[in-house]
Amino acid sequence: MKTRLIDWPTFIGALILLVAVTLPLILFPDAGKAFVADANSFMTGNFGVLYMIMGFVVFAFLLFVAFSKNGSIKLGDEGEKPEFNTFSWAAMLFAAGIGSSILYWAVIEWAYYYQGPPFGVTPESQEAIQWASAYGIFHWGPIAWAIYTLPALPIAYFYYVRKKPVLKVSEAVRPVLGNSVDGPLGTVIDVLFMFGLLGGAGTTLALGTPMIAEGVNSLTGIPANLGLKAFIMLLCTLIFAISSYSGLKRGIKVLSDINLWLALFILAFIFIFGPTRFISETTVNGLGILADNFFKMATWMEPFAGIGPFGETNFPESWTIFYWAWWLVYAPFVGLFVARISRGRTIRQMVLGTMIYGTIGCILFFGIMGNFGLYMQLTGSFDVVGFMDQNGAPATIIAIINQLPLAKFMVLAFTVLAIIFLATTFDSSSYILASVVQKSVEGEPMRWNRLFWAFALCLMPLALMFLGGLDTLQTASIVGGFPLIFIMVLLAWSFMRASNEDIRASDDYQSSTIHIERWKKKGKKRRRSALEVLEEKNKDEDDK
Ligand code: NM2
Repeated sequence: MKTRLIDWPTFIGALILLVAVTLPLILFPDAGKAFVADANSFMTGNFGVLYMIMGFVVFAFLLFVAFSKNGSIKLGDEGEKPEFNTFSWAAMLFAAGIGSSILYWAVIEWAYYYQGPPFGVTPESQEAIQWASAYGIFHWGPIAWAIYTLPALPIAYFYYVRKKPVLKVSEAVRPVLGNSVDGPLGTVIDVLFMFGLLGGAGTTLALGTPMIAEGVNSLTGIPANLGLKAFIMLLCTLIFAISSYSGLKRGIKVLSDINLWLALFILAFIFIFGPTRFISETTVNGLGILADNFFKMATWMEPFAGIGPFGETNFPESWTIFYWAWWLVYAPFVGLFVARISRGRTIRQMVLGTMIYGTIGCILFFGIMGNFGLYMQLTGSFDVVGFMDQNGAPATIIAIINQLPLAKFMVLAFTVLAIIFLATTFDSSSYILASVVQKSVEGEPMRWNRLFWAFALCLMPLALMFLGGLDTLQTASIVGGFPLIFIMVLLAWSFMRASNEDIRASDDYQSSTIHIERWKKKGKKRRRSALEVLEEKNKDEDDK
């Protein structure tokens, strides 16, 4: 065990923060619950607007970057081709950013909006149905993916343009904070990032585990109690441990491949054997509603709620703010993966690709899985809302899948998919957590270090499941993610400063540190080469 390599202040700092937050919750659940509720309303009530602004500004900023000169910078050397073709790139991107939560929310999110719609709409009305079919896509759409992409900018830039591999958030803000990132400030930034990720992954695991437990219950009859959930969590850690033993590349690659095909199979199955026409029409319709109301949804804060005669729905706090916070805590981690796989692309391709392909993937899940459940609700063939009030969301999700033809088989496929998704979340999160606490990562972080963080990851979700309640879960992301809002500003600033410096240098001295690939230039090149082909052909014929 080479403990010299460990960056102990960061390691211990993150661990202490984690234990300090979770242990009291487990020891004093009642007081813990009250405290968590207070923390939640304090944060979302007072700082909710910051999350809304962050989401929108990040989205606008990325579009700006994509279409600016900085967006034309190539992540790599002149003439270099993208390392992965676009399909694998998009698939890997999706696998890195999305976990079991999409199975959870794609199936059931609409039911919450249907019962508690925004904008003062009457619950369960036709208007509520319209919003229910659009809001899920919004919360998993372009703004969300923009939040994911921002940290990838400085990380990819330093990795492939300045050729300084960084595996830490603190390194990525060096252009702004200077060498102070080598001191306590850098440690604080890394610990906050780790804490955020522990909260975000904790939310994922605490949502995914009960759902898997219900799947197991439906297949075997074993009661879905806390024991089964703890067992499932350990099982996923174990699958991860085995996959990690066979090395990151092979283990995670096999799992992500199975994941991709199984997910596509389930989606295709529901689409074909479910209400195909309703699914298609409602998805297209939902996209229209989203496009039409994008700005309204991105800024809906319910400011008059609770004042005078106006009632409060808490919709923005419970949903949009929660979601932005949750995407935020995952963002530096996903940014790292996105950066890693984007060699040979321009910044523009990376940014637009993430936002477009990521959103399309989520549309598929929400459009197909969500509208399948909505259809049953509306036709009365299965009262999803009634069932959910009685049995809770995880059981309802499995009950919806149970309505499909070949029900048992589909529940099995769905549960296995959720387990693999969860195992890959353990795998990739622990990989990043372990990298951050190592001074140097040659090849891969040390195995014991990775296993340590995989087990540490179980702590928060165990506490959360113990306390129960969706509010408690949402709080973990929101509280954990708050400091990251400011780190996002630093990341954006760092990228702009570094890339502007390099652009200026290349303009002034014709230095070749960066390679700029403009839209037009690329087009011209292609035309020229077609001409060349023609000329060559003529020449060949002349020669004959
Ligand atoms: N996000 C995409 O479990 C997961 O899907 C991980 C969750 C941030 C809502 C990511």
